[in-house]
Amino acid sequence: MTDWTIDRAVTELLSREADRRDGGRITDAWPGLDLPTAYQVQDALLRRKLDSGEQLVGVKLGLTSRAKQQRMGIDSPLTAWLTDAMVLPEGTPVPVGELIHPRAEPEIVFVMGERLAGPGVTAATALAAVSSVHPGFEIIDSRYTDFAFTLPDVVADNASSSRFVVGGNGLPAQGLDLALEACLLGIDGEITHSATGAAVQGHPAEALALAANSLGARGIAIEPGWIVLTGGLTDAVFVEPGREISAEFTHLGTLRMTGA
Ligand code: OOG
Ligand code: MG
Repeated sequence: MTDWTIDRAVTELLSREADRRDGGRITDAWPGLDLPTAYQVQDALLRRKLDSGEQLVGVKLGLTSRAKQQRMGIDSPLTAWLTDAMVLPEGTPVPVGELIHPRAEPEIVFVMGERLAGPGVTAATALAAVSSVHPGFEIIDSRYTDFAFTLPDVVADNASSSRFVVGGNGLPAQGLDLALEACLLGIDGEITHSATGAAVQGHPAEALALAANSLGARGIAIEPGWIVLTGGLTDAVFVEPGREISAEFTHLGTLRMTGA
């Protein structure tokens, strides 16, 4: 028996976010929290955000690269929701004081041109539905102490989502080899991490297909205009006041972001 419910978990996670505090894993208190229930928590958390006036703008993948899986100790990819309140316009400082312990990770971002509904979506069909490809940063800010969580914990916490930047004007997917698109991550001008798009499931379009198929299994489609973050290419780095983090991509361009 447990006195934990989906609603209680949502309230706990949202109050940690509002109060800028981390805390213990939900699964410590609610060991019965399995993956399907964790996605129900995630969906209920989204509904609360929408009820308070936020708009759904897309979906993110998490734990799609080995670098991220190894760091977090979880080897299965997941999806989570993006709302307009998470959008950080390019060039805007990261409001570190409004966050708990933000980390930044470089990502390849798709803006969708066509609807994509699994099952049966392949990387080729997925890529054909993309309207533009952008360089991006995700700022993750787990509501768990030290980013320590199990898969159901992190799914319930909307995959640590906090803010994201979608850079540039975007390029058409056709003509880009996204498996070979390289990214150099720098801190205060020094390169600390590097990867190519192949780090993400072999190709970012494979990650997009994975999102379409796993959402499809829950009866949800990826809609035209949605933003899709395909997952951190490298490990994430802490954002600190005054620290400049850069992501230099081969063709997508360079993004810079500073902690405020
Ligand atoms: C979970 C979110 C993972 C990614 O891109 O892999 C993620 C976390 O690392 O806290 O956003
Ligand atoms: Mg991410």
